Amino acid sequence: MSYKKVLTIQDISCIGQCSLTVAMPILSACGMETCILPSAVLSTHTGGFKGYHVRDLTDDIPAIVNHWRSEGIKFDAIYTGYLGSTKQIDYVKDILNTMGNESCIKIVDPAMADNGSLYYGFDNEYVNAMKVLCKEADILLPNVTEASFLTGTEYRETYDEAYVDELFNKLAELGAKTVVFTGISFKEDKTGVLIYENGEKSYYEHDKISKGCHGTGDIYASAFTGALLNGKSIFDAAKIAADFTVLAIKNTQGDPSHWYGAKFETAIPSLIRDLGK
Ligand code: PXL
Repeated sequence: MSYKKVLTIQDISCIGQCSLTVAMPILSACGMETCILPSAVLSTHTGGFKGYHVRDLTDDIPAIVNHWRSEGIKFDAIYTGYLGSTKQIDYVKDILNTMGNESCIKIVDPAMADNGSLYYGFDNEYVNAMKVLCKEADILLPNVTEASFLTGTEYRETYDEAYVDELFNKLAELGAKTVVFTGISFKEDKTGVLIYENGEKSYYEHDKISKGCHGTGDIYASAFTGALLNGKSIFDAAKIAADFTVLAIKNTQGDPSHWYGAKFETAIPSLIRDLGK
């Protein structure tokens, strides 16, 4: 039985079903030992709540990682999400380079933007810092907005495959290897994931349910990582994660009081079935 030790680096948003409160249960459900490096603690995520409290943990990172080093701890995979500051991105680059074991898989979700805009509090300096992580990643998981910011390409709401090819080619120039684009929509009622891997391209199309639901990128990236570490191919992991995310959104629709996240917990049994567990 494969039992992998994963490190995930992202914030704790106490309320809002995103980042670590999503990654931990999903990776654990996928059968992974889930280790965390919290980048910051926020009372809520930044997408719609007002007056949230933030404790940035950048300055705690070196001491935490040095302790792990002194204990000889290494990881089978490192998956990064929302990071709190440009300085933190520097630390994360070093962690990606030094804390994995020989076959460590490095997955970077450049969680910083959606629907054409950067998340609250991020600027060009942050985007430039994030570019550095594209190079370190074995697998990069951007949406179109993130890819357009990372590559300095005009954001488009509607586009064709040539536009996504252009985004991929520019990401490859930045050093990205395998890229799994999420939320790639060529038809009004459909969306999907477009995968560029070893010069091959594949697409998995699925229902488009709503324009956007907070935290779904994190749900997707966590399930993708969990499925991949269960031995699934990149395409199958991308498909399993997409089906899981769609079900989580479907199970949230119709409850307007739940505007801040998706009820991913209700879809976990289906994820486990899809993994063949
Ligand atoms: O990846 C989404 C996310 C994670 N963490 C925080 C956020 C967001 C999106 O807004 O604000 C703190």
